[in-house]
Amino acid sequence: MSKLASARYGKDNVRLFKVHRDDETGVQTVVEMTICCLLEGDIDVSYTKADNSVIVATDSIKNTIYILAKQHPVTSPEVFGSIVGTHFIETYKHIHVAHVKIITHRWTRMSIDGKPHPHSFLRDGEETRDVQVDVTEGKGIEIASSITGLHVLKSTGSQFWGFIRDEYTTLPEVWDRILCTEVAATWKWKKYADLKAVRADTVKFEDAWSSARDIILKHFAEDNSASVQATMYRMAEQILTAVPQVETVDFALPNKHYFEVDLKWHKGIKNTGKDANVYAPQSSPNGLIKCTVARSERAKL
Ligand code: AZA
Repeated sequence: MSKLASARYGKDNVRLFKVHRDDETGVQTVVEMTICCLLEGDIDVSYTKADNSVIVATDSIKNTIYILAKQHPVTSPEVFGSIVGTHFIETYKHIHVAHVKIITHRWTRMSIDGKPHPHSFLRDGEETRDVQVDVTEGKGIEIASSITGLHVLKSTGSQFWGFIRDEYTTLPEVWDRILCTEVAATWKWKKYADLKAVRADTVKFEDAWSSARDIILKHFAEDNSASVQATMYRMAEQILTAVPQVETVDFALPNKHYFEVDLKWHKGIKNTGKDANVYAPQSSPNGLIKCTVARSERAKL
């Protein structure tokens, strides 16, 4: 015998682009998103009894996202995700949870002859702003906001020494190395009672995203890093301080290695230690360092 242990379904990779046109100034603003919306509820019979009467077709889910995008602002993504999720649990009695993930892609306004261009944009990197919004009937709205794909590198100001040395160790200690990573940072908000409470924090979502990004870049640049672990912990601490409504901060940082290339086999060329300036970036393997930082009990009081 078998039973359905859990189920959710919906539309993934819904591509959405919205233009805001300010007719007075002629300035246009654009937002491009990729959305996943999955529903949970009394939908078991659609799996176990081939009964489709409980299914909101995934095509209708996609249509709904476009209609809601027409009717409401799509920024902040935290608010738009809550609008989409709340719509599904309020419209269909048998749908109890909506999981909405929104990836916002970068379109940065072009600067032409030193002036911001009114309607031209460039994709300046793979970085995205992501939100995961989980709306549960009668239990409120959980929101996690993220920055992912933010590639950063520093050519000095990073060390790694004092780690365990035993019969498995070949890595030399270093007091100056290249540090490169692709930042994935997530900050989880205190639970919201409903859409109204989420809407009231619209400005906070925007401020938190720019504060977190600034903190990450500034700390990465200015810290004389003892390790990826120590650097990420300090970043997370600063985000918790900057955004009081945030309960936890997660980081996942790959350590993308840049190895020195020993060239002494060619006419004795010196390219190691202090003489190194030609390196081989490694595509794999990479370190992967993760943490979740929460407020200590005392800080919560
Ligand atoms: N943390 C680092 O910052 N660098 C490393 C590690 C580590 O855990 N292991 N090798 N290199």
